[in-house]
Amino acid sequence: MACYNATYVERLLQKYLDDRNAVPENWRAFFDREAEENGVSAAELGSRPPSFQPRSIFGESGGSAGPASSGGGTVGNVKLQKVQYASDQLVNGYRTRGHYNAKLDPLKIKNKKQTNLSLEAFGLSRSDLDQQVYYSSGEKIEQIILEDLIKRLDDLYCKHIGYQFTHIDEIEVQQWLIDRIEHQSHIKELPNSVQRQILQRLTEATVFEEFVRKKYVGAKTFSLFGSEMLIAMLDLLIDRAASHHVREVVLGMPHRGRLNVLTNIIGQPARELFAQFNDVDFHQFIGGGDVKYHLGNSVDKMTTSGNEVHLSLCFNPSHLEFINPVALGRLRAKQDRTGDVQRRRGMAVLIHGDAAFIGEGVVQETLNLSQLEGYKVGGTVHIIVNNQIGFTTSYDDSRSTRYCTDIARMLQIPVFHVNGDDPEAVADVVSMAMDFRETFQRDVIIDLVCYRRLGHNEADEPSFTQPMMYKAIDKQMPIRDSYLNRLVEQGRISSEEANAMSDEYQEFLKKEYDIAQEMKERSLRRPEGVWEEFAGGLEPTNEDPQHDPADECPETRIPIDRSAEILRMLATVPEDFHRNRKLTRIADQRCEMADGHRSLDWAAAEALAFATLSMEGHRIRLSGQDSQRGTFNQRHSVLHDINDGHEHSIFTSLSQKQAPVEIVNSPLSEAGVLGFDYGYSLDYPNALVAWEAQFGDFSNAAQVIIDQFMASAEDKWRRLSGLVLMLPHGYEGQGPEHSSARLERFLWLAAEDNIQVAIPTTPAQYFHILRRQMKRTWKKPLILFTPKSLLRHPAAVSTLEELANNKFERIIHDTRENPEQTSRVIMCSGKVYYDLAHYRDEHQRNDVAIIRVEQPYPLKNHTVQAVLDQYQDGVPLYWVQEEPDNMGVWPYWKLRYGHRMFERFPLSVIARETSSSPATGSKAAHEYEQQQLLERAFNT
Ligand SMILES: Cc1ncc(C[n+]2csc(CCOP(=O)(O)OP(=O)(O)O)c2C)c(N)n1
Ligand SMILES: [Mg+2]
Repeated sequence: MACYNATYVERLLQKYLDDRNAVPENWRAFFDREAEENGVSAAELGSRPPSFQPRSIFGESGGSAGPASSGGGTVGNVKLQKVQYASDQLVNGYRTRGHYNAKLDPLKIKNKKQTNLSLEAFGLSRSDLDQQVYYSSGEKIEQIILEDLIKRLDDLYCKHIGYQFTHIDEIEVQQWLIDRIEHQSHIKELPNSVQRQILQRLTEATVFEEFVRKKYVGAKTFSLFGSEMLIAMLDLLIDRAASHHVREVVLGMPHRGRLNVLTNIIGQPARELFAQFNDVDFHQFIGGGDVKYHLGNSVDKMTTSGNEVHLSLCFNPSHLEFINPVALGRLRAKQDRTGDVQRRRGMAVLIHGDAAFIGEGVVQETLNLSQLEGYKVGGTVHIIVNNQIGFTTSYDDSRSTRYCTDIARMLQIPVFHVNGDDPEAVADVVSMAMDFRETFQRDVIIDLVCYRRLGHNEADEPSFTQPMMYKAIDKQMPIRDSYLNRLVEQGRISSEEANAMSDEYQEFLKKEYDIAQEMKERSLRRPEGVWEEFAGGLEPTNEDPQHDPADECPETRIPIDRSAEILRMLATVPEDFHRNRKLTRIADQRCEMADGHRSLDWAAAEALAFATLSMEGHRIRLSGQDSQRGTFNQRHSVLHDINDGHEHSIFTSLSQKQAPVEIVNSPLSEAGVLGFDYGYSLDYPNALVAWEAQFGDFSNAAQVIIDQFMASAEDKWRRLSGLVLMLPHGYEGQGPEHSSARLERFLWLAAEDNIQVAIPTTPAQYFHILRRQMKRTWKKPLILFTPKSLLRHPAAVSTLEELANNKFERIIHDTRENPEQTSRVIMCSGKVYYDLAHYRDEHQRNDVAIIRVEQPYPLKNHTVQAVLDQYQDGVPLYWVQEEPDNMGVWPYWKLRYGHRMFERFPLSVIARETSSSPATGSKAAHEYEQQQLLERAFNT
């Protein structure tokens, strides 16, 4: 038992005292014996001072050493107890700090600070080495000579694997790991078949890199030279996953080694890659497409276990680490689509660079998703391809931590550091990591310590900045060679066999290369099957000038009695549910809406859109900060029982066949969560997937996801997403940061019908656009500017008739005035409409027309022309907006229409003055500005 640290034993004892049967049998027997030998009852065992002393548990077997503090026992016993105690500390030292001394760096150049695990450090001396001590690892207790124990610990903890796990608080998890490390590792020799498999994969990885480098001199490939073990490792990992009945693996990875992974793991035909190098049919990529080391692909792969696994390597932008949440969202969607509620069928593998993993904040955001009910995927395997450098920067300059993995210690998961030049140590780590994930459904981290043989890219000269490192790298034998030597020495393979392996693969690549030379065009990568299944084909652009899919307006109406019935259902809670009184009032109001005695507000319209879509088979997933209640206290989709706090979703029990409605309170993260939901939307096109910002401003914390994925994924990778972004927007005197969702930014991103930008001004419009998003086959992200004060504005209401008879209108024209007498036409978007309409009523300005642009993009000219048709040529047209004139819709509008619209109307703007910040912080200043705006709009 000796080698457990005192805290651990104390905890076990505590458990034993609470319930004898709660501890493993051998420990139970041990404590029983202790109590008996000390002549105390089991309960008294725990009360002895000062804590659970080593002397009591570490006394000689069968002996009856009394408590050290009471001075009992013989002199010999006391010495033994001391040795035992020290040995216990020593074991603990190895477990907690052994990784400091592990030989992790293949280059052996940087002498990182080591930890003192000498005998003296634990109060031992050489004369103690022949003492027998108790050593306990997990379930097993044994007696062992101290010297042998130290040798064993050295072998386990200080060789080529560094284990970090003592930050994990849960004793069971630690115990599992100790058991696994101290009993199951390094004991078994790898079967020859696995050794050959590793050598085969190392050969392929190496020959591939050499081949590409030779054929495409100077091309940027971000080679894997120095980290070839990644390929062999992924292969082992996928095999292990398959044996755990994983059927779906989603991989996210950066540039480094991607071409190698695509070819040797994903199995993309090498000829396709070579055709990309040849860049034969560049015409189809003018203004579009992406570099080859960003592309993804997917494949069904047969593993050695005989189980088939579907592998998807995600498309990836340059922006390091931002693929992480996207990959997880994709996997989560796949799990949800297949009803994998246990989250065991699918697995995510995220590959990282060492500099990026510790440096980029989105890593932390993603790690924080790992155990959350609304985001978890059953455990992600993280592999850090730790080449000990980031571009030209040494790691001493890129982190304040010892390890690049230290950020991951925020989770209750182990970190395995492994010398990437020892394939068998890597294999050992892979199986342990995979088994850990399978057992605990948590993330796991593998830090593959390796090096980068070439520069950051192939044209880069690394010795400018890392001369010493690169001297060492030049002398380093490639891993394929060193492993081959090892296997030959052990008589596990002959050089001839190994040469044949290499020749065969070389020959294969050569053939592929020759075929690529003949190829007239490279095949356009098709999006994965899911889109064909759900979205009716991939071609997003319009081929037929008569039919513009952007104009497609599907049926979104719901009959009045149906809406009324659903409103009543939404207002009903189970009989035994105790609802907050104020929420009962909201429910009563919904019933009044159903009866036609009250107008429909935003929250009710949204709830109706969600409910009807769900009843029509569309899953709903809305995630965002405080989304269940709603930032503005408007949604109340999940209610909390006032007596016991249990939850009730208002969307349950709508119908037997309804699809799930998940409204998720997200963690306080934008990039991570939006990335996740974007990924989810890719793989669940039949679901309405929405992400909501707390206030629209905060979406810029997720700008990379918006720019690199939402806006451009279709152009770069032909990936389609129907994700909805809900961004509360509007000038209400709440200051610079709670006013603008930066409409202008989205309009600058808009081109080629890539996104939709809409600002509905009525609950009915909101209802129809949400339903339209699901009901048409045209899949584009929808950027929805949502209201704040309009949520309760008495004029911003709708009727059930509007849900039953209307559709979403891109422009709402003015039906009130007489076009002949119109002296000016105002065009506007969003909430300012209500201020303008109110002013017009108040001042009886029937000479002014107000047109609402509800969807600034895409908006075809014929739609705009149609509403302006009725006005006489030359009538002045004003774009009126709350935003400063360098923001909002105006910069886009001006670019599009200049100073005259359709050669008929002079066009100018009425807006706040150009400003570097979106809004004033003074409520009074805001009101003054708003009044000025209105007066200018009406020329008063
Ligand atoms: C968000 C982001 N910032 C900066 C870069 C530019 N950049 C490309 S690779 C690289 C170094 C990455 O180092 P590491 O993560 O260790 O990966 P390695 O290239 O060493 O495999 C940098 C800074 C980037 N691609 N993405
Ligand atoms: Mg690196």
